[in-house]
Amino acid sequence: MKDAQPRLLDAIRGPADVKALAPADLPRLAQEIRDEIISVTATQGGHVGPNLGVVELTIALHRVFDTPRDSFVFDVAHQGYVHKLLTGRGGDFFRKLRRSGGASGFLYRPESPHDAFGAGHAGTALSAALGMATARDLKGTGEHVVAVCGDAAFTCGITLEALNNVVTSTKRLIVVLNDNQWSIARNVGAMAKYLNRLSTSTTYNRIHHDLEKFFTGLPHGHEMNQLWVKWKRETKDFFVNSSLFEKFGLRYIGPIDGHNLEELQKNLEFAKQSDVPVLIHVMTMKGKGLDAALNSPEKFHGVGGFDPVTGDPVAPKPGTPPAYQDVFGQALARLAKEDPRVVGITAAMPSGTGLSKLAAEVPRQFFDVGIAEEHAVLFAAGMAAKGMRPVCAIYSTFLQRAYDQIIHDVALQNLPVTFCMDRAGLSPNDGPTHHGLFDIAYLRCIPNVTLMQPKDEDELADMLQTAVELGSPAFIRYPRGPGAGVRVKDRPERLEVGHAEVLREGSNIVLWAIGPMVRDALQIAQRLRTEENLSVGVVNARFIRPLDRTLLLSQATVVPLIVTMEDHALTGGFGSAVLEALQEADCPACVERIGWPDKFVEHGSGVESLRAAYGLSPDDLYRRVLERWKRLSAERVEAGA
Ligand SMILES: Cc1ncc(C[n+]2csc(CCOP(=O)(O)OP(=O)(O)O)c2C)c(N)n1
Repeated sequence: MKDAQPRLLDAIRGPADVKALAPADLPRLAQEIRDEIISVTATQGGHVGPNLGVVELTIALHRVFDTPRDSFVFDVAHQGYVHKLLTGRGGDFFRKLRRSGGASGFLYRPESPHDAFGAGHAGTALSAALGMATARDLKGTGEHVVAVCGDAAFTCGITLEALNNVVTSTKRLIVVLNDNQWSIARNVGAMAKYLNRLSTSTTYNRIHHDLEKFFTGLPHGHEMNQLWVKWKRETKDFFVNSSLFEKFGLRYIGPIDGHNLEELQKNLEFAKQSDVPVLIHVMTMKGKGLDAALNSPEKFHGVGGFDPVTGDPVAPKPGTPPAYQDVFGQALARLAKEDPRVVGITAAMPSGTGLSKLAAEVPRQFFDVGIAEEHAVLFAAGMAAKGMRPVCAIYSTFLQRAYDQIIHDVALQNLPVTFCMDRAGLSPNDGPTHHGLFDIAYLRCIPNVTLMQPKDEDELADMLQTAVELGSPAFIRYPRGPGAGVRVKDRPERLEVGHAEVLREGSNIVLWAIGPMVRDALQIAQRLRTEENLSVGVVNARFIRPLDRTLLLSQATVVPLIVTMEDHALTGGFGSAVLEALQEADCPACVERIGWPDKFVEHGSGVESLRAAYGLSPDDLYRRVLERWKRLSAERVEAGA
């Protein structure tokens, strides 16, 4: 039997090896990369569609440029798998993609000198690349800076702000617009329509098609081909009104076929020589190489795991409760049907937030504004000012971008906007760019704000009802993934704002917990009772702001130890709120705070493994509480209390 051919990919240690390959070998390399991405994401999950779409583009970039001397800045950086595979991060490291000890799902500076700039949030590439290009000009070094932006990046305010500054900042910048017509869902808005027109202009394309045939049919094929490429570039404006990008001072090249390696390399080489900023409009197919992904780009934007042959998603374990986002989506759709003032707003995440249910059932009351969190919040504020009850569904991490709008436009004017912050807590496989560990800290200092977190999905529905009826800014944070598995009432109830729920009485210790930590608290309390005969109470705080100070003080004055538990950074978090409340009341209670430390939490295989890595496993928590209790008891004995 003949030995299987060794893979070209296995011999790629860095960009020099990519350059050394003969052009005829590149399609095989591209196929091997696709196979590797499909096989790894099928088990590890990840951004399969976006990466399958940029295989040729990334190979061409590495053939033409020289990283790490030249810098590639990928927008979102979720499409960087190919770049990783070509820059010495293949093999087992890539096979542990998004797991503890494996490759990050995004570009990450500590991971490789080839990662010029890290990301995870959208719309940052053009600004960052412009900054790098300007620094290069100031320093007088000659390297190239290439920003690779998806079409949806151009729905982001920051991208447009950067675009407005290109011409005044540098003469040398290369922007690759990777246009696959999809954000996660279909790209939205006027820019998406514009790009579509640009790429499908029939006059232009027909003339070009005819001329291409003519030129390439002539003798001296290579020279004629060069002439054809030049002609194409130079005449674009004549047939399609000068592109928007040219109005911003960038030379526009395209649209070009993003899966044609030769065409890509030729145009990148041309851009490299340009003495003005250049934008190359590259058309790619999201999911190319996997039929299921090509047919369902939204589903295959980011996946948990799937059958690499059929594309069928890995079924959740039987009995897995519905995800928080789905319970939220259902509750919102119902509210919107009952109350025409209720509208749902998403910034390009209809499925991730659960809002697709509203889009399907009450489309008039659904708005997808693109990757534009600032606008989403201001748009909601405007609607609220006209008597509507908007609900903004934005992940905790992405809401960071709209901080000024939250303060200046919503809270200061005390407008009734509800914010539903999914992915509060850990987003384990995605890592530090996606963990929702800061929202309590950035929200609880703002006047007029009500901030809550449900212990389960039924309480989430109650909180949504409460928030929409409140008449002032309300924020609900809840975690990624399945709910606690409780029954959701047929009709949600309005909660009493600022009232916590006592789940268990205790006279030695009281555990004040929020969200999923309530379940941990109940287990710890039970274990301390069984193993140490301690009387431990549990409070589901429900409201972080306003905090139930009455209950807290009534307990803190009689119970020796209060422990706070949160799925948030300790700095400025829920425990800090408890400390402040006690200090303001001159209550000298002993408080132990449990939460995430003052560092960026890495990506990891799951919530459990990350909790264990950071000393927050259920056993660690149990030990922490018990040790604190023992220390306190010893101190009290010493003090004669
Ligand atoms: C600020 C922010 N909001 C939302 C997201 C979620 N998100 C990740 S990728 C993506 C779509 C990106 O589309 P595009 O830039 O066109 O790249 P493609 O995936 O199509 O290659 C979105 C909305 C994000 N990463 N950052």
